[in-house]
Amino acid sequence: MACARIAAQMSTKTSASAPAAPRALIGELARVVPHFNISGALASSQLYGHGHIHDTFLATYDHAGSVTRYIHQRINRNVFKNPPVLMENIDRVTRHLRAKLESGVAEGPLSAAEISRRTLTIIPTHDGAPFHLDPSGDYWRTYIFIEKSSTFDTPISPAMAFEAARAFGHFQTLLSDLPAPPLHETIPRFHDTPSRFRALTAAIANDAAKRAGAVRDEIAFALRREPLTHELIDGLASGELPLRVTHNDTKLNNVLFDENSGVGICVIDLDTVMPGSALYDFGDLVRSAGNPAGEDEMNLDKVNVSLPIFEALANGYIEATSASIAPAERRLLARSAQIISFEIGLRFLTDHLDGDIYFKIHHPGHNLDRARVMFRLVQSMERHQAEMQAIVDRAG
Ligand code: ADP
Ligand code: GN1
Ligand code: MG
Repeated sequence: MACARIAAQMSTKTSASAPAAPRALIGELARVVPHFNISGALASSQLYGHGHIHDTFLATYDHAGSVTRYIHQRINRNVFKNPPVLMENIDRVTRHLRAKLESGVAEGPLSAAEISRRTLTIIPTHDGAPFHLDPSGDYWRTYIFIEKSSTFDTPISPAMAFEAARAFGHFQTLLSDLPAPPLHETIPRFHDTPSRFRALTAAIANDAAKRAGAVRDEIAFALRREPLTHELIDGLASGELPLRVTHNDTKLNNVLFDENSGVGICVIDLDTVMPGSALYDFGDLVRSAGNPAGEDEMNLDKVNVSLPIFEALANGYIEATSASIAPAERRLLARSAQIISFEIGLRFLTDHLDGDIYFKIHHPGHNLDRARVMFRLVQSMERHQAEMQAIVDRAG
């Protein structure tokens, strides 16, 4: 494993810089944190990370001279309609992972401190609840901040891509025996690509932000590819593809890499862990990590699928799921990358037409820019489909 090489390159990390939090937001945070079971006094806090959904804060606490850090998040309730059941899922998932880590079956023997770097740990409120509901109706949660780790928006090497895929594949393998009942569906039809396509056609018809006229090319690109939307959902419906417990949001920056070794130590952002297809996870990882230019690239000529990165992703994922991956899943790995890249492109374009109501944006037209990147990536994958398939066929 080329982790040493990743570690040597870690100084080029790009993520988790800290924009100053508006004073009002920090004030809200300060009112909320006394409800959590944390020793010490809040010393400082900042907005943290590059997520598109929640308000994420890194907070430092001072307890008799020793310093501890936590992640606090205000859950996006426009996106997640039922935070208590969402937190019930995360509680179950993290307990299951922790039990496997403690028993040694997940990673071999690990110290207690090391176990808390391999899975998210919820810090409950003083009442023992996994979240705090504030008077304005917002839900807040707290996790242990995993020290000496980094996130990346784009991979710096195939070795890092391999590590990310291995981490997500391992995560899925560890959850394969999660006891019943099934997890709650926190966002219904999350990866139902035909439903995402219908949402786009509805957004075009409504034209809520009066933007449809200016994005005719992107709309035409999407409409021409409607047949692509059915393949995974049909495979699940026919039983050809197994329903598993999957992560469903396998962006590269939802893996924490150890700063020293470069190992993908912890899968985070567990809000959408629920029943799904392994192909959602693999496809979404390729759409996020397979394009080294990243989701925000403005020069579309730089957007493409990197075949060395794709190969590393396929090898890492197949290695970590080798005990369970079905032939039908393996056959569709390359195809899933195209389908999920298209699906996320549909979602960005829909949100642009709806007036930017779902994803956080950082400049006007940001969702349109992201949609263009996704569609350019789809085109690149269309061109390289045969090579991607050949890579999967000889992988692992
Ligand atoms: P979003 O759903 O908005 O993407 P995430 O849960 O992914 O929110 O968190 C945003 C970012 O915060 C992550 O990409 C990561 O950089 C950082 N982060 C979140 N939780 C932790 C944690 N427990 N330890 C270290 N970093 C974290
Ligand atoms: C969101 O939460 P984050 O930033 O890891 C989104 C994903 C999209 C992704 C696109 C709950 O991921 O589905 O693929 O943005 N998460 C949710 O970058 O919608
Ligand atoms: Mg995230």
